Amino acid sequence: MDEHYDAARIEAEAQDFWERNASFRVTEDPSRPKFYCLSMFPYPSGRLHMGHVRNYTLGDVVARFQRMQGRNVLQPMGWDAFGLPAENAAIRHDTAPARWTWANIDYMRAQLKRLGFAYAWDREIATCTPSYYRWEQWFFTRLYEKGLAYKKVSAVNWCPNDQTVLANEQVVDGCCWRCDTPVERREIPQWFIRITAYAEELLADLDTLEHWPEQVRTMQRNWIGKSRGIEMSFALAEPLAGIDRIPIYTTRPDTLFGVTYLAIAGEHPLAKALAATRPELAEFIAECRRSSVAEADMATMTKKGIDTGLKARHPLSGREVPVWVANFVLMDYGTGAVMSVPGHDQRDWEFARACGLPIEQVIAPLDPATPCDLEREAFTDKGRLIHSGAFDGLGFEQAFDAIAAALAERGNGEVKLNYRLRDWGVSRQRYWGAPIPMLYLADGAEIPVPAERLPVLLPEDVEMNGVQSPIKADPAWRRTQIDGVTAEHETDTFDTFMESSWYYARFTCPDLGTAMLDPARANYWLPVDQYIGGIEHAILHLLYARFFHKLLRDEGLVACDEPFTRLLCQGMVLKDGAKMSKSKGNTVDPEALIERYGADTVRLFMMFAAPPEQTLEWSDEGVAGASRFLKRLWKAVHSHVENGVGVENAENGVRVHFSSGKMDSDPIFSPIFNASFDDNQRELRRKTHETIAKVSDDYGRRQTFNTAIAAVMELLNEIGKRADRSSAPGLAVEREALEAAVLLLAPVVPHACHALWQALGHDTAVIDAPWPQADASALRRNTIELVLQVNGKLRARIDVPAEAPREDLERLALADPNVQRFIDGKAVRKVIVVPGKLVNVVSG
Ligand code: ANZ
Repeated sequence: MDEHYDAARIEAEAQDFWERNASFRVTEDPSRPKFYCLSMFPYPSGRLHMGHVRNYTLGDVVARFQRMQGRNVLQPMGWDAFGLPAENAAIRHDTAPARWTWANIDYMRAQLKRLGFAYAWDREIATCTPSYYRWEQWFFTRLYEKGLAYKKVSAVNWCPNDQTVLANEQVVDGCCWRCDTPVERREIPQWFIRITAYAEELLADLDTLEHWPEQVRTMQRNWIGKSRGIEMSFALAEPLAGIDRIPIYTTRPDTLFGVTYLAIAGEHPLAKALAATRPELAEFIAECRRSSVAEADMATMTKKGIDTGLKARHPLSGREVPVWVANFVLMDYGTGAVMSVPGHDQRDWEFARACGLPIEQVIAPLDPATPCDLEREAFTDKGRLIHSGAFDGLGFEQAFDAIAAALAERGNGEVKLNYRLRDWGVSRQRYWGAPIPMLYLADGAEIPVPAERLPVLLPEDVEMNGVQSPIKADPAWRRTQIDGVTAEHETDTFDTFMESSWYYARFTCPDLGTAMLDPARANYWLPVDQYIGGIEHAILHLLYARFFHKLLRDEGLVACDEPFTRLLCQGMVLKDGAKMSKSKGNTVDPEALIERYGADTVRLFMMFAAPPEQTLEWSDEGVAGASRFLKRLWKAVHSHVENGVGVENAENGVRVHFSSGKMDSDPIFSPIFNASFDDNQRELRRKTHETIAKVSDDYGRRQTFNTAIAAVMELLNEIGKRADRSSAPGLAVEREALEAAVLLLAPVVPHACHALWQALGHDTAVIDAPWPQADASALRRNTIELVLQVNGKLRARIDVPAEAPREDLERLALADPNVQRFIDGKAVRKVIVVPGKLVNVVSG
């Protein structure tokens, strides 16, 4: 007997088996239901951390469970291989980003294999390979031709340390998300993709994503930020630089009579025109540019401004209000100008306070008890209009419509839907990314690189000096010819979110050399049935991927509208209550743990310690406990096999049939066999089948893998308590329970279960075993509670055999001492029996 659980040997053997049999290689098979399970691919940073292990174990459990359900399961893996850290590491280690990246990929691939994930390795993708980014470049040229990609000079977030542009999302508290340097504003030419053209669809389709966490949908809704308002103009008292009016956008036209000043952005054309002659204004605008810019910070930043001296006329009252340049107004939202209502908008209130501007009330609370003290803060609720001339007394909706109509009558103002979402700036000034496939002629004209000249290759054999991108510094790389004339390559590269926006689709046909996607293959596998990743990608990556999917659809490459049907966002891995991170020095290295306990123990602990969406608190004791449980399972199966082989040829000619394995063509237990179970055996069978039902539901619908594991642990305890090897039925019932335990745990601890399944005498691998089904007859309880009444009054409850015949129930009821007491010697006139429920004795 092989009682010793030797994880290293067991795991190497199972992995070798999967490798030799290409177990996880799949092709399209229209005769079988497909299941595409995807975990967010890693950035090849060097080595796996516990967050990766959790993410990928979750995905692997789902994939293996679905396979045992009989589905054709695709679970691929790849590398999000472009990006800034490779450049920084290359400078530090005096190597090239490509070399560093590939070395990391090799190391991390081996780590993933060591964890036994059921990946279709033949589909591996690294986004830095030309055969991948070539199609991204091609797609960009298609978007350019359709007017969905364009270049414009725009103010961007600039990280002076990394020397690169950052997306709004990459600015955290006014600082660079990577290096924490305060971010500045700069104006440079940038490539954009018109995500705003899809804003409405991206918003509306969130309603169809019923298997996404509500939290993620809400975050995306807020990010898209649809609002309904009015755009109207305030005429300038005296035109300046050809500008005679200031258009503003407001969602609160009901507050129009409370406007006490206008605020314009530093980059507003009017502010720029004035800055030419007003040095103090130019200095203020420059200061705004240098300071924080992230939109999220606009509400909390210190409000600062400068009076332009210009006056604008209120469109309805005709009153003149001053025009200020303000640091909290964004140029690329609405019109870059705001009608300021300090009485009812907190930002305006703070600005008015800081700059000594009047604060006036034009909205009264609907309920007079609601506090409203403009000395302390703005009153921002919707209410009833006051001090608003003809509009006094109206509520928000009525006021919106009435003021819109009054403005329209004057030919000023129209209702507008606005989105906070901006177009996606995809230019990066860094080297390690996919070159943007555009050419510039001497006269500045831009030409997309023709398809037959793609890919625009990124040279890999480069030296990094840490300041300028090697392709920007290399005139020979930049210069080229097109149609006999000299041209220059664009030297910016794509934001790496471009690559991660469509990798899930490329996994369906990663080897295709002639096109971006093969619609037949893509449409077989897509959409991804289960996507798993961190909540930190709730906005960025998931919104871009949804957008890209719609672009692919409109190019005719995929048929469905959304890329990911079901989304699971796993919680963080914590240690001592803090996020595990290198900077905190509290990391636990997965590799050391695998070395000590084996991959299965690490996987088991990860899945057992917490439900997937919740944070997982690291516990060394928990890992040790997972290891002990595996040893116990190992021992239980082996000791059974020692005693239990040959059950099929047991005494009285009774054949034992099992739900899976050699004799799965027969029913599980024959009726004769069934009849010979004793109470203990029946209880164990019931526990087995209850566990099958619970675990199936936990894996499939609830996705609470921790409770599934807990249920199998309970089953193992029950086996320990009730197993009885003295008879064939006893052995058969124990075997059924152990087989169920092995099958149910196979998705979580696949190596141990691979070996145990073999030990139980099966020729086929456990990955190909069908998922066990709960047997309804085994779930039936063998006793039920019977209510005893005398003359309709409850007098006792007793346990009786579930299948007991009517006469027995009557007899048991009449024999009950309590019933006897209430009959009190009187005559029994009638006995009413409701089998399975109650017996009522009518006496007197
Ligand atoms: C007057 C007003 C009064 C406003 C009031 C709000 C409350 P949402 O709802 O998020 O779309 N706004 C407009 N353009 C802006 C810009 N470029 N930079 C900063 N703020 C800007 O926001 C619309 C509101 O944000 C607009 O409605 C405007 O302030 C401000 F009691 O106008 B409101």
